[in-house]
Amino acid sequence: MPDLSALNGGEASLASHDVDAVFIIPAIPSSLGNFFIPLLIGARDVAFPRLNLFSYWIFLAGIAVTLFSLLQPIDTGWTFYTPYSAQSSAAVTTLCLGLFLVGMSSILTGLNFIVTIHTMRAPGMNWYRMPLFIWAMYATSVIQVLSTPVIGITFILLAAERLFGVGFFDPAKGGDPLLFQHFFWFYSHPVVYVMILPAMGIISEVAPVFSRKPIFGYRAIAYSALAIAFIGFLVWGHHMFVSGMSTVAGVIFSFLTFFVAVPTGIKIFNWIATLYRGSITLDSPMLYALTFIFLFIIGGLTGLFLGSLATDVHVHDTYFLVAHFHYTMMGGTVMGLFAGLHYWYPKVTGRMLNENWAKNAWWLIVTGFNVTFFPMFILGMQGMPRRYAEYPAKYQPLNVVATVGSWFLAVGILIMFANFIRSLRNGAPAPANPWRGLTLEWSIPSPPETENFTEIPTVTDWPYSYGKKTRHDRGK
Ligand SMILES: [Cu+2]
Repeated sequence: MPDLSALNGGEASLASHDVDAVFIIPAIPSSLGNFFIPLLIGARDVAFPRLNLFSYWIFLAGIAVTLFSLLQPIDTGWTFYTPYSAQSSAAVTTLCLGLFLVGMSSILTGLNFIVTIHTMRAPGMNWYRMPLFIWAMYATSVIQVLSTPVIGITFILLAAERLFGVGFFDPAKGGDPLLFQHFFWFYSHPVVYVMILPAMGIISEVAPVFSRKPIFGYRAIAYSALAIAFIGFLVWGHHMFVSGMSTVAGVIFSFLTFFVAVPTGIKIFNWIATLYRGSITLDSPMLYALTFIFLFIIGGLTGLFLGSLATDVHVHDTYFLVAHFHYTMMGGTVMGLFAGLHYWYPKVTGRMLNENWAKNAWWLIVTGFNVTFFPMFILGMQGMPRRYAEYPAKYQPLNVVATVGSWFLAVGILIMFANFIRSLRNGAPAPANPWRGLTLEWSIPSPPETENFTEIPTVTDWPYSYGKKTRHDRGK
């Protein structure tokens, strides 16, 4: 999907940047990544456990500083564009420091994962025997390591301009305000793939297990993760179509943006081909995986309207964008997280979830989500801008529908979490391999021992050989 993120602004409030930085970006890497990368590659831990702990503590410190900065009013919006942010409320400097620390944590995690995947794989696990979640986390980590320093340095430049009057971005001091936008989006576009690629990795694990079929197009899915990471670095200008950037640059960024749709489409095609004629069981992880595919297709296709220079100018900064962003980030990343949480819960806790509760929560979440966010596509096409506290009465009915939908969504999420907590004590004991998966984490008891594997396994097979042998099994 060409434009996952927002145009010239992203979300409606400052708070959304913090949601990105402290929830959606680390949601899957920090939790399921840290727990399952070693398990899926047959290792006892990540390569640098102490660095891992360090990154956890600076993450907490970064959150503390960020929350502290919010005690003072900040009126820059979440993108804090210059030159205004170079002069506005003092809290901006504190916020820069907080997000700098969170970014540092993200870089260290990415670095750790890259080294782990390169050096800690069990004997026999060559690159083409790696589970696709590992490929996805690898591509994610590369983006984290290459793009996050850019935003970190940008925060330092902004703080230096505010504290010492150095003229980087303020035209009055000889700076260039557009430069800030370029730096900002050079990070903030690739980072949407830090948010979505891990979720795509989870879908690639869940789809074959619950279809009882080998994953279709293994290498295409693996390479497309790397392709998304690479192309993601070339398209940041699609956030700046109306910034005053030259039309030629706009046309080029629009053109390049469409290329992201190719590897993304490849993934979606391969997941659907994996499902085709499979023996599908609709357990809760699979329900969320199917929801991901369905919602993400809507999110991706609506991104085409935003990535296209011609149509974007019409829907720019409207609710169309808000809807698109939530279909990709909540319909995509969060549904992928939910799929992963339901899939791996038995492995982490040693208990099974209550499937009835899980399914009831799923109905509420998927219904509530669509009732909340689909009307926003229509509102946006009708011209309703975002970030306005009041709007003309003609937009009222669909806004009421969206509000009611959000109540269903919230109740569904509460039931889901209640199930997580309740099953810790009341859930049936989980066997080692409740879903009959073939990746390595299912070969050891639930929950795993502290050291994961008493004996490091030797890998002789590709992890997706359901039913029939494929060319991958011969092991290259
Ligand atoms: Cu973007």
